[in-house]
Amino acid sequence: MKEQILVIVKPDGMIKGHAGHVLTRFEETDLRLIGARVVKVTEELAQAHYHHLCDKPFFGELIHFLMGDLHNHQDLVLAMAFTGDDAVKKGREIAGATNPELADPHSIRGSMGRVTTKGVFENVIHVSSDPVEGEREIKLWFTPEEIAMDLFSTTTSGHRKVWA
Ligand code: DAT
Ligand code: MG
Repeated sequence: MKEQILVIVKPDGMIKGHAGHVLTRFEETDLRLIGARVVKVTEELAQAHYHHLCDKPFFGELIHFLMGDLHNHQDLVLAMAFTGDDAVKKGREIAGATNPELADPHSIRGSMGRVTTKGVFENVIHVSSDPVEGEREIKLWFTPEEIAMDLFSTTTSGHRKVWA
């Protein structure tokens, strides 16, 4: 079953120069890259992305982290959309467990992530947790024109294509 996922190289991954390695790891699976952009993360975008965690005690730190506030204001991240069979399972295997200290040492999070003394999981990448989230997140981070295939239905607003 073809699925779509959003992958983000987070500020810790960007500042340490891991974007190329992350892309290589995903290219080595049979997932197809269908969109990529460097995005400046605003507070609104970070909060919308992680809206399901807004009640968690670490939510504030998580938003600051995604905005680059913990990494010399590195607020540019690399957002990528991939499609392919079992994309969620494959992508989350490459990523490793959420807590980098518990992640497989060969995974991206296990080999490159860390937990700060404040308890922030600097886990290098985001990967969508399921196909429904994959669709929601791709629509949040990309416009229809930025995705190189017809994935989800669209409509027009003025002269622009928007997600339906
Ligand atoms: P994942 O990113 O593996 O899908 P998630 O969606 O549950 O995990 O959480 C989103 C991010 O929030 C995660 O990448 C790091 C942070 N996070 C999750 N649980 C945490 C915890 N117990 N302490 C600190 N940060 C946490
Ligand atoms: Mg998640």
